[in-house]
Amino acid sequence: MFCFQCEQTMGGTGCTGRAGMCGKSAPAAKLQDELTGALIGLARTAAANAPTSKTNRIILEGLFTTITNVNFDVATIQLMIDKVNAEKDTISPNSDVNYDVEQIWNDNEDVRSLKSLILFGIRGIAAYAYHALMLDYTDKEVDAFFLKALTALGENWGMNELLPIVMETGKANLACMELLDKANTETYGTPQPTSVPLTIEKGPFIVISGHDLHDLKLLLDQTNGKGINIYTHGEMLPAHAYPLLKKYPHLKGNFGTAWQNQQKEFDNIPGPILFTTNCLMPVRSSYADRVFTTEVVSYPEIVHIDDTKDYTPVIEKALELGGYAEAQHFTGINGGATVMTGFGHGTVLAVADTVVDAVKAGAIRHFFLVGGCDGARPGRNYYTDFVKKAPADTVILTLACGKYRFNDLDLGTIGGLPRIMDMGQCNDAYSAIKVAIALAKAFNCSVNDLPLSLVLSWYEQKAVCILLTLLYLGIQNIYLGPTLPAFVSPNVLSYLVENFHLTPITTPEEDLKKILG
Ligand code: FS2
Ligand code: SF4
Repeated sequence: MFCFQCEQTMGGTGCTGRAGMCGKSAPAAKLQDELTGALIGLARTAAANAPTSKTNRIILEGLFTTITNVNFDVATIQLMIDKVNAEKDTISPNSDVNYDVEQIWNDNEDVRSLKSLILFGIRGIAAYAYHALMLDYTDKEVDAFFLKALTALGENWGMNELLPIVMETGKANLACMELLDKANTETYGTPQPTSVPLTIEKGPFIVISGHDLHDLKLLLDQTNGKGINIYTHGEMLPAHAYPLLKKYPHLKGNFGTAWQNQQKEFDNIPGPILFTTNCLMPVRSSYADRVFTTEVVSYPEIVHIDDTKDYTPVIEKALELGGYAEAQHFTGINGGATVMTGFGHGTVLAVADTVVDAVKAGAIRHFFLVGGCDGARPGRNYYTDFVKKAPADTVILTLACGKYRFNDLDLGTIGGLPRIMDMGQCNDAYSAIKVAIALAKAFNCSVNDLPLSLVLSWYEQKAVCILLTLLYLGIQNIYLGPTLPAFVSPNVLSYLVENFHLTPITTPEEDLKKILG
């Protein structure tokens, strides 16, 4: 096998051998490559015809399936390949246009690097487009871009042809995050600042993980009045802030911290866990009987909830396990009993005048966006230390699952606003972008001239498409860690450093000094 799409890749170069660091087996990795080759074939076929909504959905599912920590199951990956090939045959029978993805892995390192940025980027976008689709929101331009990008991956192109498509990947993701923001807020309302308990009350409960709010809504409806409490996990935490979700009294709080701690946190948990998306880790026997998957998430021998969305098996498991006998007062990593979320663009821009005044009066010296994925590498303490060491006249905006390292800290307030503001899931990077653009307008300067620095952590492919969006917007001086992607070749890296001043993180002290002068 060969796979180097995520931050924990073996030796910082690529997973090979019998399984990847994430637990994905060599046969699963090989089938994911075959699936990608089939998707290129489908895109080539569909581009020449008018693609239908069915074709578009299959492309989203296929790409989403290959994201890190989503699908570990050869049987369901094979079914996905069959689905892609069947769709291609319906459009154009007997067309032999599938592509061998190994050609990309074996290409010269710069072409491989650019094609990886495109491929991993569209995998991330596909996840966001999929969540929007679940709420019946689609975007023709985004759908068209998947075909364009997949087709480009199969072309014998060089740097000059591929580089513009890399930037276009960032543009397509911006449109897609905007679409998902619209889908989420029009369906569930504008997120409001909300304090979320980390205590698990006594009695039956279900933990729901991943990014899909639609699944949460359906689960809340199906458990209504059944004496079962619902707790979010990981990237589902920001759901508490949406008015139409928070109105359910049995949506009680949040269980656990970021994804990489799940094997420890789920050990013997007396309730089931439903995974709607990544990040699923190899399931340990102490809780394997209580893990459920849905959508494109799949793991061998784990019960899957299909598109009928009948959660009865999860509900029955919750009642059978019965929950804790007494309330469990869990805390965050730093000992906090609650965490805050809900500072999306709607909330922050509503107090834009206060923010602008605080900057003008010198009460706020600088904004940091400390956001992105979490992961298991030791170097990720950087982000906790960075937040702890940021001076008291600075504000920390955050998003995605990396925030669990510091979101239970009480860092006080500035001008009535908490110093740490959680903007939401990784896709809510859209909120951060909207706020940055609005502040730039208020100060009559460019985003790069704002007292704002982006200190980002990456792990999987959604972080790749978000980074490409920031580059597409011309945002400079991004600090990126904990390590740089293995798929960025030295030439591509120098291009990014020269044109965007992309900077690898060093130490919190040094980077803070550099930023604040
Ligand atoms: Fe964290 Fe994992 Fe959101 Fe990523 S829960 S690293 O999926 O996409 O962020
Ligand atoms: Fe390795 Fe990451 Fe690929 Fe898993 S997703 S096989 S850890 S590079």
